[in-house]
Amino acid sequence: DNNSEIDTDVWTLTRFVMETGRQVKGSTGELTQLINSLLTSIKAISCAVRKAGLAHLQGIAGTVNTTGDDQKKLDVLSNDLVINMLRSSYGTCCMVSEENEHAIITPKEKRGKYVVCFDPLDGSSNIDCLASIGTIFAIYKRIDETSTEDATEKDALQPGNKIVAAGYALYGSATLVALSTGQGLNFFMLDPAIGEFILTERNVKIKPKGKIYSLNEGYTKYMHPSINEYLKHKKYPKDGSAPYGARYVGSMVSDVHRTIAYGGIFMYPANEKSPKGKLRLLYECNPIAFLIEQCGGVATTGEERVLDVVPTNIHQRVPFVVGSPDDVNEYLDFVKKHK
Ligand code: AMP
Ligand code: P6P
Repeated sequence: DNNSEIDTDVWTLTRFVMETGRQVKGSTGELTQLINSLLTSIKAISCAVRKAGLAHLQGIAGTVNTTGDDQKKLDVLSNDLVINMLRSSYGTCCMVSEENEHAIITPKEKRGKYVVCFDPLDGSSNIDCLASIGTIFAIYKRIDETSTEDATEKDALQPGNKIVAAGYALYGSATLVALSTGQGLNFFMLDPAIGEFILTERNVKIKPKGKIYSLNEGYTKYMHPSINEYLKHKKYPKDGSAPYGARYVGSMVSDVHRTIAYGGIFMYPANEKSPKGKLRLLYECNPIAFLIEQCGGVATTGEERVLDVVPTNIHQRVPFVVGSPDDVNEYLDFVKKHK
């Protein structure tokens, strides 16, 4: 079977991307270079994240880094890494980052045809307690590929159904990259010894139904009745089935990766305090929704498919419910009951 084939010939992510690129007639290698440049920033972020704890310790010891300036905040450092590696790939025309209020327009001499929306370090509020954090990205073609002008913010306001490639890095007990270029979802693990991501799971598929629900239950007082009724059904099932388990890290990449790996449902619904929820459409919800669909899952705002939402603002939020199809559809049944 093809698994044994892969075992005899270990694939790095760099090689995998070159291989898949070569299979597309007429591709110039621009997307391949862009993805591989992005990977360099992810390796550097992984190294910085793992050193951060030590830097923290060094902080206690009163030492600062060689240049004497304050240790750069990890999320600023991550943002600078992603922007610089993407820009120097000559593959971007415009970038949207969680850290930047406005779209970053690539100067003419470095311009390529891709738009990249990313959260350089999602969940960074968790770094001080050493919880897992991640990097999330989505890649689109600019709207008018033939344009010789600067891109504009409008090039980033495309629905997620236009995504060409998307992925996340999870800086957990190991560093993993989940990547899809539209032909299925693949997992790669970083081998720090050689600084390469190695293909560990090809064409990942999520379970049709899981046994775990994941949301911040601290806000249920402010959530729609459909959520509370759904949760009640998970905790006190009337059909004699076993109640679900609860898991919530509070770092989306971690919660989403567990949902893909074990099955189940992850929710960040709207609530009275945040009427559109908290998660951002362009660089949190769309990339994750794309990956969830690539592995056979469902990703909804509760009203519509996440990937069909037409953005109007680069930092807009949407309610977000993703996971195993049977679980998300069961939740949608509760939404319909309350229509
Ligand atoms: P490019 O000429 O590199 O910009 O690629 C043109 C198109 O071919 C991209 O927009 C993708 O749809 C596809 N493609 C290129 N490289 C890859 C790759 N490494 N993996 C999957 N699809 C690719
Ligand atoms: P809450 C992290 O700050 C983040 O943006 C996501 O990674 C995570 O899912 C969410 O916020 C957690 O938010 O309101 O539950 O603390």
